[in-house]
Amino acid sequence: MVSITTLDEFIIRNQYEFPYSTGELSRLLRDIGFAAKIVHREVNKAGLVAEILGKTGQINIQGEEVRKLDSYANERFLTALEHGGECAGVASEENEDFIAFSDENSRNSKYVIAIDPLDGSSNIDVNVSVGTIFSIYRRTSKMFSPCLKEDFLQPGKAQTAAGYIIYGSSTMLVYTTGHGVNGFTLDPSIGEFCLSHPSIKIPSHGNIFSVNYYNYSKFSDRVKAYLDHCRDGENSSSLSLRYVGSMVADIHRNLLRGGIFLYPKTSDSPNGKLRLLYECNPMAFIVEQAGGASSSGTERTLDIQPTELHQRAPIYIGSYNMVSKFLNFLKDTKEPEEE
Ligand code: AHM
Ligand code: MG
Repeated sequence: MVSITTLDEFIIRNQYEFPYSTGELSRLLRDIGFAAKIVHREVNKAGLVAEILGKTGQINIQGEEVRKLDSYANERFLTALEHGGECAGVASEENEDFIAFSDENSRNSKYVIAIDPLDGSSNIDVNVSVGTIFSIYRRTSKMFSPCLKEDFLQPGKAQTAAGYIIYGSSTMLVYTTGHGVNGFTLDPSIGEFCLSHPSIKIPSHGNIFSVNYYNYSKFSDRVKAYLDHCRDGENSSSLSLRYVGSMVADIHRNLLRGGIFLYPKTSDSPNGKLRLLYECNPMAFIVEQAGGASSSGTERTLDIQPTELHQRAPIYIGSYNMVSKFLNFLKDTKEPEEE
């Protein structure tokens, strides 16, 4: 009989990675896995149950229309994290301010979470993959009291753990605690995430570049030069453009196959679109742990000191050699990237 390792078993077995572990992080990861199964259930019946498709009519802090499933996923994760009592608070893409949980267990927790509960949700109504992205930090404020904003405003290199769930042709949870990256596929027949992709390594070079080409005219000359090189330069015939428009799906594919994902600044969005705390940083931690690289074009993503919860940052992330080549393009062309 084939032996199966479930997410819960794996987490417990690897608790030794943390010498003074109290099991709190393990339980927190299990709470996230539990909420992910509930969101998976709803995402999977989105085509059948008309009331869960479409928009709520509200606009979130990002100025974007909130979809019903955005709101549902946000509630599910917040509820699971609050009831689990293993984290002191959450900063979510869907909430203007962070939420400090008030019950005693939560206040006593040493962790806080930044989360995008349903990333790429504009794709949901047309049955395209979406995801959840999360980042876990040790709080810097003192325990036994409500967490503070400063707990969330730590550079990505301070992350304790990060992960994503992709609701795709199958549902997968991929995470790192700083000791490599492991992927688990949900087996719906037993309701468990099972280890399917141990020790994921991103190929150092791939043949995929992922960018919203529609924005080309708004990119800096240096980014345009790189994209022109991808399209017409030496070896361009071996490259393919693949862009889903769901960051989780685009990065998951590139993580397994090799490639680079770019979301540059544009003339009308000087910091790009993607959010540092709950999109760029967790993905950068995972990709670096898999052997890849991530940069804002001027510094390593994980070194950026955040100043706001919903701060945006340009991101160039993926296979190590492809990101290095891109960064060389930024250096080599004449016009400075930061002007
Ligand atoms: P969201 O968090 O509102 O869903 O937006 C984030 C998404 C990412 O998943 C994706 O990479 C990007 O937006 C796509 O943006 P664009 O449509 O500008 O290419
Ligand atoms: Mg998002």
